Amino acid sequence: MANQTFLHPDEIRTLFSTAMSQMYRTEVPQYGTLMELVADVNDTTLADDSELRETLTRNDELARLSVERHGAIRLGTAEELFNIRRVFAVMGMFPVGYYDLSVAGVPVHSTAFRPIDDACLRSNPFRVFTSLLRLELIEDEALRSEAGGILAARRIFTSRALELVDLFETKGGLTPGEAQEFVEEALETFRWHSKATVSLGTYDKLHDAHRLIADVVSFKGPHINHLTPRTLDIDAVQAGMPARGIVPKAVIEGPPRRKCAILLRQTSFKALEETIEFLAEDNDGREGTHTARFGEIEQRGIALTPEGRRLYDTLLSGVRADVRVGQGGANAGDYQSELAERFRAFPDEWSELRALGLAYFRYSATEQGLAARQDKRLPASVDELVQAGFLRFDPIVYEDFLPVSAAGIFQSNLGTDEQQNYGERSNRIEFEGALGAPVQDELALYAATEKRSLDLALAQLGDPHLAMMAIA
Ligand code: OOG
Ligand code: NI
Repeated sequence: MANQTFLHPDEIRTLFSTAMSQMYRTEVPQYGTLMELVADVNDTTLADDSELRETLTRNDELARLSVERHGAIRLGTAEELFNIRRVFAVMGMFPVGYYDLSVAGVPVHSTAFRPIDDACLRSNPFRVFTSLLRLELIEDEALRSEAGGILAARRIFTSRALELVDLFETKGGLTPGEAQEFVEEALETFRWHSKATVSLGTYDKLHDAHRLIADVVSFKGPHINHLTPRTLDIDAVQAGMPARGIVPKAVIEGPPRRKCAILLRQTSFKALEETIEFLAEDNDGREGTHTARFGEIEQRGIALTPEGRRLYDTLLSGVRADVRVGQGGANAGDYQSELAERFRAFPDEWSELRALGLAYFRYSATEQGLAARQDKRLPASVDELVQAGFLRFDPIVYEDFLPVSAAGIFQSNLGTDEQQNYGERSNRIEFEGALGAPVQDELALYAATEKRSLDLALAQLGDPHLAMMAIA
């Protein structure tokens, strides 16, 4: 039997995210400008902050920084979601987390496809925020069934892409040649189409129901709507955008600027208005415009425990209840100062975050600890080991998204900076039914990563008693 070697999914993911980035750079030139700005800011930040450089190097985050990005797509049907899960699996990306965006008046629910294992994240943490349109939230019955009919008729994957997915599933991998072909075929799904599949009249009706519905229903496929590089200083990028001809949204989403970065801070620039050729129907084949594609940047901080997340959510919703950012960014200044003020209640020292159990850390044995092990001078508890300088702890980076922030990004690209808060209408069971698999719990993943690092460090420090304690 021929000895076939498969290309590792990590490599397929990198091929794909590189190809996608190249495609988006040609489609949306401002994305290229933003990439340059982010690279400049990251270089300056690293040059000025040797401690940050050391931490990032120790945790293998420096190498991944230049390839790190996320994108987003919006799908129309359960079948599309089912098949996109199979496509992403070829690239080692799996659904993590459930996000209900209907709370913010956006008729979608979402997950993020991303790598899960430590080594895969280190190699390339490419993520795609993937939303499914909730047609049931369209109130007009006739429009709902028209939209459903249009979506049912489209095919967003090339038949060759699906054949290669089948091949991957039956053989357990793809050869380098097949992988290359797969990347080219899969890319077709994410491409921009300047020709709509509907007439301008239909587009307008969909648009009136919700701009997002028009974006999903009127096109041949789920064009990638943004690609987001990771910056080490989002305030510097936000401030630097206008000088490069980019207009950012009014406020940075997420927590305020802090010494110890937590979770995720994001900002975006406004969607482009693009010319669209609509379908000729009763001679109304006219040109019009559509805004869908934008640019975004993010700064990632430490992953929070359920307790830390509760504190974050409480502080954030307090600010949002009291200071509403209005249309066009009114009140943005008040919002930002109030945010900074309230988040003083969130501890801003790594040691405190650890001691209070608010965040997840990666433990490692220090040189000093390994030396002490030889002399059998090791203390008995994790806290004592930390105190003695035998055990080091570094932040575990948050790899996921935030529903309130995501809603703000959606909103700003629907043409308004106005913040909205709605009641919950979540339907995770239905989402997972369409997906054909459960989504993984992101908090459980961070907890497991922390525990693995601690077990390993304790084993290295060579105390079986401590290793047992860590497992218990
Ligand atoms: C996705 C918006 C959410 C993020 O970074 O939170 C998102 C979309 O507009 O389709 O990408
Ligand atoms: Ni995004």
